[in-house]
Amino acid sequence: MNLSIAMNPKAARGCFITLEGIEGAGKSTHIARLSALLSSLGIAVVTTREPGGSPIAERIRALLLDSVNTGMDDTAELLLMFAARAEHLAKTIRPALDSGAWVLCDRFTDATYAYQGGGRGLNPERIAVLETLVQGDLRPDLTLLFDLEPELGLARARGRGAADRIESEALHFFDAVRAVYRERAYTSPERFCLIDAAAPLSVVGEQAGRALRALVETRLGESADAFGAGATV
Ligand code: Z5A
Repeated sequence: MNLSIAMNPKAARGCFITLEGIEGAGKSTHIARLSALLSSLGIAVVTTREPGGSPIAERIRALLLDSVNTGMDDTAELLLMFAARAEHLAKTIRPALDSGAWVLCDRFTDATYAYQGGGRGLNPERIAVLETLVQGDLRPDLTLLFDLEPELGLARARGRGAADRIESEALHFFDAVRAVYRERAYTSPERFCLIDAAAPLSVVGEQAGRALRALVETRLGESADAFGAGATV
């Protein structure tokens, strides 16, 4: 297959891949490896994150995560997440996809359903209204859900230092977050790949890499191995 044809901006929109899971699940660790895998296959890739991913969205992120902002109203938090997302989509995600690049995004709207819906208890129907308003019909092509017990994830994340505003929530908050993530994966199996994030790093990397290769094969019409046999994650 001629990849220069597949990646021609006029020929194909890029794929949109999101990584989700509670803190310490390994998203940041694996996004770098998955990006390297796509690059090794000759695919242009943009890695980004939420909240954030564009200059204004990063400023909103700082507001959202600053532990000084205790007592933020839940609806204000929800709207700030979507305000950041609107900027991120306009400045980073849509331009990249339109150019034919593949986008790897550390968290997206499933995180809103999980944290603001599950954790804060906001009505998912209201989240769905904002999702449509901000995204139109754009949804991820593939979502890798790094799933593990919150006790283990938080122990990993907190090993790094002071917790931010959301990381400081109690364990039951993260149990609710995880439950919503898992429910979403079970109800949309065609989009989600559930990954056992409690496994050793190399095993988690293999699971994520396999899911990504399957998408590459589907999108580009032949085995990724045919043009990237040496690539590993
Ligand atoms: N948020 C929200 O509420 N609503 C929304 O709509 C969105 C976000 C989009 C962003 O935090 C916060 O915003 C997040 C949700 C909320 N809040 N919380 N809490 P962030 O971007 O700063 O942090 P994060 O996304 O939670 O990332 P994280 O804590 O860094 O987790 P991670 O990226 O999944 O983990 P990691 O950094 O790759 O790994 C953590 C450590 O564990 C590291 O030392 C690794 O080497 C180690 N690790 C990872 N995997 C393994 C395995 N398999 N074995 C052993 N050790 C491992």
